[in-house]
Amino acid sequence: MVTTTSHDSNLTPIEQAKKLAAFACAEKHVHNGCRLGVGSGSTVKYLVEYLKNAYTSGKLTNIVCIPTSFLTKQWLINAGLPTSDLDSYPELDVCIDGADEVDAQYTCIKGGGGCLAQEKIVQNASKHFYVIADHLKDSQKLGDRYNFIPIEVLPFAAQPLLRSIPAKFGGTAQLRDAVKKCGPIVTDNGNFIIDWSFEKNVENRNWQDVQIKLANTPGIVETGLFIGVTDAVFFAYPDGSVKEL
Ligand code: ABF
Repeated sequence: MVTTTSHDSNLTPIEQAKKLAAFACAEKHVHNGCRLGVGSGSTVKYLVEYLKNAYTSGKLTNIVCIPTSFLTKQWLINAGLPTSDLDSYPELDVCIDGADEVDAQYTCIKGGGGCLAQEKIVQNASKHFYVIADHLKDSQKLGDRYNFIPIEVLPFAAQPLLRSIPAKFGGTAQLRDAVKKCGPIVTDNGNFIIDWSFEKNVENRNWQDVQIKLANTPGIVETGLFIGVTDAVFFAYPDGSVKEL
């Protein structure tokens, strides 16, 4: 399905594309009474804008939003949207989130923003999961456009994992530093992020097999690999078109 909506001239082409993807997805999949998981990242910021407009205008009623990060929670509260948590709403109808890269099988790399563990938990609690992204995330194969897979790890295990992940899976691994180089970033859960730069030219790599082995590795909390869970992807382009896959 391709939709085109009016151009938002005060946005860059990429921001326009992110907004288009978010609006197209929400228009189609967020309805009255929806228990909605809300992802993290700059594309999701436009989802919050859509929800705010629809909720304050009365077009959307009786919804509740479950954030996937502290930052998203603030966005939702500042937008005046009904916000809660998985303790109160352990089963959700829809989760909408961004991604860093999506391949032809809808396998996603997520976690560029460091919220991958909460994102996967909220996705897993939802009946349906939709990804919203600009066209730069649209790849045939993981690694075509994105360089690494974020892995959330317990701080206690970080140094051994920095060695064992490349040794076992190839590539290189590095601890994600805080912007001001004041040490590693700490996630909302108090953990570290290891960015695993995987080897690109591995023929027929079985990502499900990689995911299982990583998940079974002591000290690894969660990976940014989302495999077999995406119901549809909304890619938007600077020309104003949106492709739903
Ligand atoms: C979150 O936002 C992360 O899982 C993903 O890495 C990131 C995408 O950010 P953006 O929408 O800003 O490109 O969904």
